[in-house]
Order: sequence, then structure tokens, then C-alpha cells
Amino acid sequence: MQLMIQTFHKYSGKDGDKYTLSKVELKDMLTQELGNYLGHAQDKDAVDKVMCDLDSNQDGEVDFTEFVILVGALTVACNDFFLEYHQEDGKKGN
Ligand SMILES: [Ca+2]
Ligand SMILES: [Ca+2]
Repeated sequence: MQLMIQTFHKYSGKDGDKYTLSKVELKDMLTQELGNYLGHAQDKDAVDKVMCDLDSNQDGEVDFTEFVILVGALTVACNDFFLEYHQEDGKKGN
């Protein structure tokens, strides 16, 4: 949780409002923190889509509440990934 807050503020303070992520900041965060995981996030359309999905009140910025939703979604995605990974691993063992 602490790490999430630190990560958010590391990027949210760079441009405009200190407490929200603009599209530029969101893109920075996605490429810096999740570049390996979301390789296609460097694609402008992908950032637009993530921004659109996250910005639930449509003010053009991602606030901390909206950011938490992203982290939750990624946690679920990672969990699915690891479940699949373990299933693959199990198959190899047989
Ligand atoms: Ca900002
Ligand atoms: Ca918003």
C-alpha cells in the first residue's frame, strides 16, 4: 500500500495538479513501472485506452481513487497469470 502511494506521487507531481496523473504522467508511469509487463503501453492508443478506462469521472486526470482501480485490475491480471503459470508448471511435472 505504501509502495502504491509512493509510486503514484512519484509521477503525479511532475505535471499540473500534484495529486492527479495527467495523460503524460500516466504514460510515464506505465512505461517506467510496467514497461515489461505492458509492452504495448508505449503505443499512444493503448495509453488513451487505459486513460479512458481509468478516468471514471472523465475529468482528463487519474486521481488516486482511480489509480487504485488500476492496481486492483493489474493484481487480478497478475494473479491470473501466475495461476496459468503454475498450471503450465504442473503439466510439465507429469
Ligand atoms: Ca499531475
Ligand atoms: Ca478522473
